Amino acid sequence: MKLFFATANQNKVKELAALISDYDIDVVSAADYPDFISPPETGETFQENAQIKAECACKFTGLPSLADDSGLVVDALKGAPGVYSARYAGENATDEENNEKLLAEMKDIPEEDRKAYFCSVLCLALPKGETVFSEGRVHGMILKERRGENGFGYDPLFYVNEMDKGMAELTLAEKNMVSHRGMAFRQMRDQLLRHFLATDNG
Ligand code: ITT
Repeated sequence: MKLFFATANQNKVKELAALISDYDIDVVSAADYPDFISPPETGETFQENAQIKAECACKFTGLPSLADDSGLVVDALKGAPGVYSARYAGENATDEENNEKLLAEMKDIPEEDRKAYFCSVLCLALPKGETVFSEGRVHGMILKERRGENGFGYDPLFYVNEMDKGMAELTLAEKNMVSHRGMAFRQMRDQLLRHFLATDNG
């Protein structure tokens, strides 16, 4: 039984692989399909982009395919960077460049107005054409300087209310317990398992 993780982001692969490791599901990723090219993310919402990625991957591999579209939503920036999180500082921007831009945009924003959340929408596309969606959010604040060494993306600048720590100060297991992606995965889990119990897709 195989599930394709439709993401080119190795950090997402790591987090999802840990979340799914308790279940009897074989995961394959982009490394197993070197000819697979991610489609352009032309949607205006996390949901649209997750669906574009999952359906394209499912068509290519013939396998049930799970895609994540995610990002950081900052109140004071009217929801930016949102669906443009990966390319906030420009096409092919590094995490470092995106974080620098975020710090610059938030330079004059006072403590009480630095609220933000991470959002993850997962889409599972099944070979028969069905799609299943789930969404998770984690609330916090944008820090004034980087904290912690773990995680990826905007983690060093995100303070997690629930943990009273920076996201990049959490271990992978702790992050999965509270993160947007962990929450979206747990919401999807039962439907995912139902599909894998019901089908032997080789
Ligand atoms: P795929 O589309 O191949 O999955 P991607 O990194 O381009 O990889 P997205 O388009 O969903 O994925 O962009 C997500 C961006 O949002 C990501 O590059 C980070 O900048 C940010 N992000 C999402 N989840 C995050 C997390 O858990 N921690 C920190 N930043 C995150």
